[in-house]
Parts: sequence; C-alpha cells; structure tokens
Amino acid sequence: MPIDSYDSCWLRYEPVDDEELLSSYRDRCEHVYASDSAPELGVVREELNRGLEGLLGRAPHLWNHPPRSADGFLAIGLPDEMRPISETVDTDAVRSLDEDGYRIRSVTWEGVDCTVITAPTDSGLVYGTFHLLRLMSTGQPIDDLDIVEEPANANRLINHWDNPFRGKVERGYAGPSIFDWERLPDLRQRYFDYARLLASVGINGVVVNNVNTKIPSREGANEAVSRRAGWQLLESDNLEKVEALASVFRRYGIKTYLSVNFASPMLVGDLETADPLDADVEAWWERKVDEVYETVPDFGGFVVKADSEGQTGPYDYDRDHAEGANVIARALEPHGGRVWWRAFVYGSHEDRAVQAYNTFEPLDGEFHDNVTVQIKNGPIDFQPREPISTLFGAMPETDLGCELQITQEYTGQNVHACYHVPQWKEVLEFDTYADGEGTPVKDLLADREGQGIAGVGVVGDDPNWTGHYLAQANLYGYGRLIWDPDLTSEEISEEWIRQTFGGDSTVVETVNEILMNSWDASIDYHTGSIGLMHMMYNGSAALENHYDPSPEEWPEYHGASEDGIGLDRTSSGSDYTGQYREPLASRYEDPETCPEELLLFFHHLPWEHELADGTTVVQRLYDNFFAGVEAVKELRAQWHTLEGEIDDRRYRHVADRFDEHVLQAERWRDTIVSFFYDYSGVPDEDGRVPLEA
Ligand code: GCW
Repeated sequence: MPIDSYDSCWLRYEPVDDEELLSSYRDRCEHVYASDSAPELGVVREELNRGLEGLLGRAPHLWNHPPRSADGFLAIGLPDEMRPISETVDTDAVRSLDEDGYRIRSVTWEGVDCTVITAPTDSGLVYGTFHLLRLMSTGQPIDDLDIVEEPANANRLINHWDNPFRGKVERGYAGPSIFDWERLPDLRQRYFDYARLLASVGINGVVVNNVNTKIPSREGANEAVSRRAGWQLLESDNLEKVEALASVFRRYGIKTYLSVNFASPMLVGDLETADPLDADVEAWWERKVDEVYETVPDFGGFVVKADSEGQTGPYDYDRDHAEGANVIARALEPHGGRVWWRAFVYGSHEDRAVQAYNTFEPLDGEFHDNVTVQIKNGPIDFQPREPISTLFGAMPETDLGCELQITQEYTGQNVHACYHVPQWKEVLEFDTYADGEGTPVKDLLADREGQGIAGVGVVGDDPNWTGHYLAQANLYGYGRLIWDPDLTSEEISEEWIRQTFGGDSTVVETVNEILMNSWDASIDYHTGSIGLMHMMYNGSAALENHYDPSPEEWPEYHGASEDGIGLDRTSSGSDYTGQYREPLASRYEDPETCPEELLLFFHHLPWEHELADGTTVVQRLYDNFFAGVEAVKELRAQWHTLEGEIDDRRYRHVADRFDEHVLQAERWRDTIVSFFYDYSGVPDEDGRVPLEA
C-alpha cells in the first residue's frame, strides 16, 4: 500500500499560515545541527525533514556542525555531544532526567539564537523532537522555550488484540490487522508510520498480538490448535518476523512484546505439561526465552492471559497465579524482560466484580520483581463507566499496570463518536486512599520502573487507521495522558484538533465541544448513568458483537426484577464494597452516600426509590436515556456546522456516522426503557414510556 493512501492523522504538518510565526519558526529551525550517533537520530532527522518541510514550506538544512552563517538554528543531541548544548544547559541536570525525559530550551550561543533539544538518551531526543514539532503544528511561539519533560509512567504500552496470520483484530473496528505476518519479515511503510504515530505521543512499548493466543471455540478450548494462531509466534521460524517488526519500533524507542500462551511448553514445545513447578517446564521457558533474545536483543517481554475466558493457566495444575507468572519471569529476568500478567480472571464467583481481588490480593509480594500485574480499570470489562478496580492500592508489594481500552468495544465501535480521555482521567484521578487521603491511581502507578499503563489498541488497516476519524483522538489522547496525567482532557483534545483539523477557532471549539460531550452522552444512552452496565448484545457469533442493546441477556449484571433494579454488592450482598479502603467502603455501602453515577452498581433499589432530588430511580433512568439521545442529536448538529470548514472526505465520513449514531442511540434508549417499563410497570412522568406502538 503506497505511503499516501492512508491518513497521516495528527502528523499532517500543514503549512504555517501565520506570517509572524512562520518567520520566527524559519529563523530558529530552518538550520538544524543534529547529531547522528544513533539509529534513533536517523528518525529525528527524518521527522524534522518531513515536519519542517511541511510546516515551513521548504526543507531544512541539516548540518553536522554548528551552521556558522545562520541567524538561528536548532541543535539536537545528547548533553555532551555538541557545544551549543553543553555550553548552554545544565548537563548534569539533563543526565539525571528519567531515561525518556528531555529538555528543550531557547538559548543564545555565540550570539546566535539557538533552540536546544537534549536528553539523557536517544529516545528522549525522539520525544523532544516530536514535542517541538507539536508546538509548531499547534501555532505556539518557540522563541522563549524552557521545557523539562519526564513521563509519569515508565511503561506506556499498546496491547494489540490482533490475531496473527488470520489478520482479524479482536474488538478491532478499523479493518484487518496492519501486521502482515504472512509477508513478514518483509516490511511495510505502514509499520514505520505507525511507529511514528506512537512515538509522537510517547508510547514506548507495543504488544503485537492478541492476548487470546489460542482462539477458544464457544464449545470449549483447545479446538483451534490446527489453525495457525498467536501462540505460534514463539515458534523458532516466526522469531525473525518478530525481529523485523522490532527493528522498526526500536528506531522510535519502542520495545516489542508478545502475548504468549501459558501452555506454550506443550503447544510450542513438546512437553506433556505446563505445570509451572515442573523442572522441565522451567528449563523449557529458559531455553525459549534465550532463543527469543538471540533474535530480538531488546525484546520487552510477555503478556499472559491465563485462567481467563478459555485460556489455560496455572489453575490447570492447582498452582496460583504467582507460581504461574514466576516461572516465565525467571526466564526473562537475565535478559531484563518483564511479564505483564493479566488480572482479568472471573467466572467462578457469582459476582464477577469480586473475583480479581480475591484471586490476586492474597498474592501481594509473591510475584517476581519483573512481573507486573495488569489490571483493567474497572471490575467488569471496559464499560462506559465503572468504579475503580479494588486491586489498585491493595497490592503495595507488587508492580501494577492499569489496562485501559482505546478501541471502542462498548462505546459505539467505529460508528459512535466517543472521546475516552475523560473516562481515563476519572480513573487516574480516583483517590484509592491506599496511603490515606490523596492517593490517586495515577500516583500509585507513577515512578516505578516496573509499572505503567497498557491500552488496548484501536488501529487497523483502514485508511483512517481507527475506523472513525474522531477515534484518532483516543489513540492520541491515550499517549499524551499516560505521559502526563496532569494534562486536562480539553488540553489534549485541543492539541489533537489543531494538528488534525488546523487552528481555525470555530473548528477547534466545535470539535472540542463534540469530543468533550461525547462520553457523557455515551454513558446516558448505553447505561442510564446511575451505575448500570453490560446490557449489550452477545448473541452466538464467534465474537460477540457488543454493539446492540440486549438487556434480557444479563440479569446478573442489572438485577432488574419486579421490585427493583441494580445489584446488591454491599455487605448484605456480594460484599464487593468491603474490598475498598475506608472511607470508600462506607461511602459505597450506604445508598444515601453512594455517588449517584454508581448507585445501581452497588445497590438493588425499588424502582420508585427517591434519589437526593426527589426523582425516582426509574424516572432518572428514563430521563437519562432520553437525554443521551438528545445529546447525540446535538453533537451531530454541531458537526453539521463544520461543512465546508473541514475537507469534505473527513466531514462526510463523520457526518454519515453521526446519522447511524443517532439511530443506534435511539435503539439503545427504546430497547432499555421498554425493558425497564416491562419490569416496573411505572410509566414515564412525561409520557414518553411506554413508547408509542
Ligand atoms: O473485553 C473482553 C472482550 C474480549 C477480550 C477480553 C479480555 C481479548 O470482549 O474480546 O479478549 O475482554 O480482555 O481478555
């Protein structure tokens, strides 16, 4: 696929139309003195060439010494590599920055205006370069910069749920996988452009294949062995394919990881068991991992989904999850690799929400140092809004990772506009009280080598990468937010809009409003916004659709009955509230103090239970579902005001989807309010329910 047949997303580098800014940018960046001492520096030069030519309208002069004749220049290199840097910045301070950190400073060197980008490592130089280009792409002045940046999270990963060899992406809504495993190790230009997109928002790790390394059939596991599947990426003849991808990502400071099957010793090896305490199994993992690192020297490690949704695990051998993870971790340790062990384990407890804590909290401190327990933000499964997983703050002796979903499995897939950043912001700002008041999730995760955040990927081979143009904001926003969780959702969306649609203030304001209102609307028409969730269609297809409404399939999630709705997760029910620290546990335990947006997640209440403002539960649900649809209609109307302001291809693409979005929101509303009416028999005070026949 030729380079220009897919979208360049936020790396458009449109010509700067502000004359004053343009001349300042040219003065300072038309001449570039960039070191070329490392592969990453090749990336820096390429991106500067591409970016500056686009922005300034002519290619920069790249020097490998200070350009004597220039009025100003850009100097990029490690602190001691060049005099314009070592003589103008505190090199000790730069060297003590986090390894992915960087410093950008406007200085005068020997009477010449100089913009310095320096960092302790080459990947820091890559991030610094993208930062400067972002400032220029968003029309910001660069003549008085004094920037020090360090990522809050050491590990900033993308988890692809791409099924190798079969090209499908589980919960992917943007076409087939971009990774062509049949043709690898041959490379596609698209791999390089994907790495650019990820590096431009600070991503430093990519897991290239689905955690469902063995596609369990609905009739039970092990049936898929015959067809090539993800677990086979560990087979010797596939490792050069992995290295080929790794060779692209490493240029951008991105480590490559694989999802592996816990039974690999049996599937890939020919052992009879995968028992983690079996000496042959231990030896097998050691040999296999050594082999991987011979081929991919900077391999990141493995992600493992075990004892979960049909994937095998240590329970098959009556071992616990620490024993399961540690046999793999011991093999990776000598190479500096890490196991990302998923805590998405449920199915043996009536209330799915309680199981992960009961399984993992008792194992705190049992995991090897190079194991990170990867926890979904909420106890269920990436619903539009969930309470925080109780594991955050409950395992101080264990490295934790937070798993977020970038792809919109439950928020409208590739049809609905839904900006996830406010949801993630709510997760990261949530106070767990782990060390008393003021212990937000973001602080629990930050600044620990083995911790970080993993986002379930969204890209596919569609020309627009994400199936919906506005969904690009989620990939962009994910990277920006996990680099700096103190950024606001608005700051991030404005950055993205300016780089993607230009700086016209009407366009920026309108698209920003649409994005910022989209998540609340999604919660309203998918759930009614007072704690219900998981009312989507499952059906019998190999991969459930999770797009349409189907409340009747999930009584154990909404608890609808003649007398009321919601689930009792208090001490009189599943006691999930008891897993939270005080004062959260008491706050959730009491319907009077439980936040309304989570009320029915923790409580089963009569339909006519009065909320704080006197409205009944059922009436609030009716109101919120109807409000959700009206909100989507408003988003569409706002988008329509942009006709002619945005190129027709993207305008039309989004406008068409808004039409389907409104219809689907109405479908959710009508299906679920009728379902509630059938149970409660309580009509809507405004006569909207029961619905006219
Ligand atoms: O969200 C659910 C999805 C599955 C997914 C699973 C998981 C990869 O419906 O498609 O499997 O969670 O997180 O493992």
